[in-house]
Amino acid sequence: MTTLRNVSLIGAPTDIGAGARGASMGPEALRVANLGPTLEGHGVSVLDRGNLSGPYNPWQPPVDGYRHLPEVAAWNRAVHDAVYAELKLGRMPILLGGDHCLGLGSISAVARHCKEQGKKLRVLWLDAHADFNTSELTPSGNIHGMPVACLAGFGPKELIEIGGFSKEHPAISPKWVRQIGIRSVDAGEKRFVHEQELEVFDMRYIDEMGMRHTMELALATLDANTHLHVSFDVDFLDPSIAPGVGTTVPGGPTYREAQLCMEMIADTGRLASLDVMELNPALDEKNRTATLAVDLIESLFGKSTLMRK
Ligand code: HAR
Ligand code: MN
Ligand code: MN
Ligand code: MN
Repeated sequence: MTTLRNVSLIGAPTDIGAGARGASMGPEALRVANLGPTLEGHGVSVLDRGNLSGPYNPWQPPVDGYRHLPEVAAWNRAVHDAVYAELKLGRMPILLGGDHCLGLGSISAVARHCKEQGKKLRVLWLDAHADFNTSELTPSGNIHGMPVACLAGFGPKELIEIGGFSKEHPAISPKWVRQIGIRSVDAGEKRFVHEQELEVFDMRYIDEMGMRHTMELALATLDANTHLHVSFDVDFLDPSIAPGVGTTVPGGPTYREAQLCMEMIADTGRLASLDVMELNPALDEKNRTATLAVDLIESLFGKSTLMRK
């Protein structure tokens, strides 16, 4: 196993890209659910870097297809810089969201690091949503529905240039991404996902083929030179077990399916950075969604039952 054993927790307390308020409380809820000590119980050395800061949420309507674009850009620049600094130190950053627009700052930093180190990048996007909207396609203007498109170079200059990238040389290629658990995609977004040939294992695929086969494919062709990034949107999970998110979609993975997903990622030994996004304590019940997220992250770091050593 080569999974990095030095972890840095980075809190990004904002809901700037979301359509509901409350993901700004996500980092603290994960700490209250004992994320740091739990990981230390698995032989991981954990440094909690505290929270980043950024503009407050002015709660304004969209302008030219984007809600809060300047504020989203500011938060993402802060996330980029913090994640990049940890990677430079040889540590594994875990970004505690915050809404999923911040996946842009996190993954742009990871992509920059991989480019500089000559590493291949694989991004696993665990989510109910494809997050592949653009300002023309979005039904809401909420930028948490756009980070994958922005990373692939389809988005406003302020966002796609974070990390030194550009429209011509974007942070990632859609080919590097595997999306898992998808079950809510807008009409225009769906066409764009197909056009860009994103590899999507939607819930229909998981229903028919099972989580095991899905993960075998999503994790195929990783090698010793691959940096594996997991962007875990907590709304990936079925809302019956994970109610504490702003955009619940029925029909997500069960507890056992989610465990298997995480355990198979752990088994690769390649996990090198992680986002835990969209947790919304204002909508949770006694922190149960945060507690579940910590349980699943524990599995990502190698917790397993008695059958395996
Ligand atoms: N597709 C919808 C939109 O763009 C909802 C996006 C919701 N996104 C998240 N993150 N919660 O995955 O408005
Ligand atoms: Mn998402
Ligand atoms: Mn989502
Ligand atoms: Mn577990």
